Amino acid sequence: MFAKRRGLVALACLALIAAAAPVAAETTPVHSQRTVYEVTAADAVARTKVARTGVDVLGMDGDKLTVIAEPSQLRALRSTGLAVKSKGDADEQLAQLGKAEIGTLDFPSGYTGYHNYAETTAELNQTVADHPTLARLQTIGTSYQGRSLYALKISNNPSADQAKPEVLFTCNQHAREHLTVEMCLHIIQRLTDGYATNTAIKALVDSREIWVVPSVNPDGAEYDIAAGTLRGWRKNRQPNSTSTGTDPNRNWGYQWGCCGGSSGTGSSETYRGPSAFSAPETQRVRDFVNSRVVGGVQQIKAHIDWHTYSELILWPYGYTYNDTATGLNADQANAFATLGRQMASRNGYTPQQSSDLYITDGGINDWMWATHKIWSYTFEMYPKSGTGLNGFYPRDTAIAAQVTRNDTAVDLFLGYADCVPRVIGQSC
Ligand code: NO5
Ligand code: ZN
Repeated sequence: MFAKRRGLVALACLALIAAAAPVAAETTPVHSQRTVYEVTAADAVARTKVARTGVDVLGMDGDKLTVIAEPSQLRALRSTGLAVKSKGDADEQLAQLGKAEIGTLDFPSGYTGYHNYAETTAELNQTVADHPTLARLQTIGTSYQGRSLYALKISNNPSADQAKPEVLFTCNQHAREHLTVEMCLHIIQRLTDGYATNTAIKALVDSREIWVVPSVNPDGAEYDIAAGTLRGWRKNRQPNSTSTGTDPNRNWGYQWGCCGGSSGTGSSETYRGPSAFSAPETQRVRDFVNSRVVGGVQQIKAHIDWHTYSELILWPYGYTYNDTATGLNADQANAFATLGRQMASRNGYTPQQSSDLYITDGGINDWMWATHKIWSYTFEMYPKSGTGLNGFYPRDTAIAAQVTRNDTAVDLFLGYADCVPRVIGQSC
């Protein structure tokens, strides 16, 4: 049951208040001038060079990277020696995507099918009300601004800790990647609504304990829509010494800040924070995952972290170009790649090691694998390419097809989750 309810009366009142007293601080642009560029970067070394200039890398398609640069970053971008082509003003593009009433804290028209935080909370509660024997809702702590971070557990006896392999899905580390919230909600909906009638779903749910965290970064996601326009915000909303926001996916504690795959500058879109797990949101998910070590054994065996966009399936490590490294041997790399490719053949994404895109350090997959030996993937969802920030904002009419597209890949993943090495003929 995923019907959406809206407080139209409340919204109308808010709009009136907003008309009388505009919320200046929330509508002031946070970036001086953002321009979209297409950069020709044919390999991971070239793409890493681009990422290291500090520009905001939005997506990759073939040998083209779409990035946003501020005027002060243009010199560095050009000094890479790569072909750089302007694609127009980023904020003008955003403004064209639509506008809701100022101060409505909601998506503009064309996007209202997306769930904002209140709607996500309502859906999670509704799921538990509809399926009390299949779903249990838990709070794993709060965000920087105090929003609950939810983990919904799906199993055939959700209030008991059974001796079954556990699986984790996380969504929305990056604020503007709203389609990922829909992906997590769709996984929840399909596994719970489908249990009674679909024998394949029943078999998966009966043999696993499945955790879904629909929004790791609710503060950022709400901020992204709070002005009634879409802002293209990526990070969380925690102040830092010069600016606002830590990139959650550079804040994880394995090889944090090691390798030029993140930034130490507070205003950067890939700011790693002052220390590993400085962001409350990554801390809370870390503590939750650590809490699943029972009797010395990590119960969570496999994990997908959902992002947008570029239609990729990525696996560790992100911090090094090497296929094998400390804690990741050739068999394990082979298992990661084999399952990654099999899932990609089901959803049409491109499978590759994370660092084949560009080097990242402090990413979630590296920590999950290195610390807990959790088979941890990143899925970069639709679209394959964008002409700027609009890649993060497909109309809500695209949601159904793009989440459903991943069903068979998710089923394959759940099927192997008890023992991923089985995919290369090994036992666990
Ligand atoms: C991700 C992946 C490379 C893990 C990241 O565009 S994204 O920010 N969603 N890409 O850089 O953290
Ligand atoms: Zn992302």
